[in-house]
Amino acid sequence: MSVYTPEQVRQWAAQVDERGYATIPGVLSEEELVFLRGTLDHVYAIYDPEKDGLQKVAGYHFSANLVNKSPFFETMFLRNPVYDIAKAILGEDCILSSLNSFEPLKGQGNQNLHRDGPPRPSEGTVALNSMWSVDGMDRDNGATRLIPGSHLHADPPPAEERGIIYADAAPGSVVVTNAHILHAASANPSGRRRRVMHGYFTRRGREQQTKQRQFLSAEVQARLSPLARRVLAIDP
Ligand SMILES: O=C(O)CCC(=O)C(=O)O
Repeated sequence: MSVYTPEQVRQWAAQVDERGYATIPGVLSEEELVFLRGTLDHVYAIYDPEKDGLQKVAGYHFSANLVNKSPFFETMFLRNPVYDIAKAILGEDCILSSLNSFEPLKGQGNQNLHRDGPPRPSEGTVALNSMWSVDGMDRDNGATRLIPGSHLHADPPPAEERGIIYADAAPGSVVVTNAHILHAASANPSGRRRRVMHGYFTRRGREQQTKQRQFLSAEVQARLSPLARRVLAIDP
């Protein structure tokens, strides 16, 4: 696994603040990617919206509530430099709102440009997304597209998409986005696999997309580390 310096964390956090996204290479190892490919396919197959809290969307493989699905996910969201960047922008006591996985299927998956939540309020960025690339993503298999800098204004999505970039992400890399940026999943024309995990962080005190205290089993909650409990806001 790669080692990152505080200066790199500072630079990536500045990119997320200024242009709205940063791409971090080498966060997941080859061995972990092999594990994740098998695990996510299993997780997609057994997904239960009643137990896991969110409805499935047509055109995608999907799972919410990943922290409940394998011990690997109980620590993944604490991995640096992703968690360090979240703390730098959202505060030392930031929390994980949700950990989901999402894959556009062949010829499907195009979303409209949107923000994850409202435009950025005057208090500054209140949420970040981190997209953990398992297979690699590019324009040909439905990479996330986004408009750099659009987290700095509150304009609605343009009727004609202009100024778009596609977030190319090699397997094992993580794209951290400012959640107020205009972005969307794109159609997957090739059908090449595009499994991504979304670790969504927010400021403490804001509502979680997955209320971890409600959706994590008693068994999982009992073995979480004190840090994981804090970041998952398990204790009142
Ligand atoms: O996976 C992606 O490319 C982005 C997904 C997204 O923006 C969403 O589901 O709201």
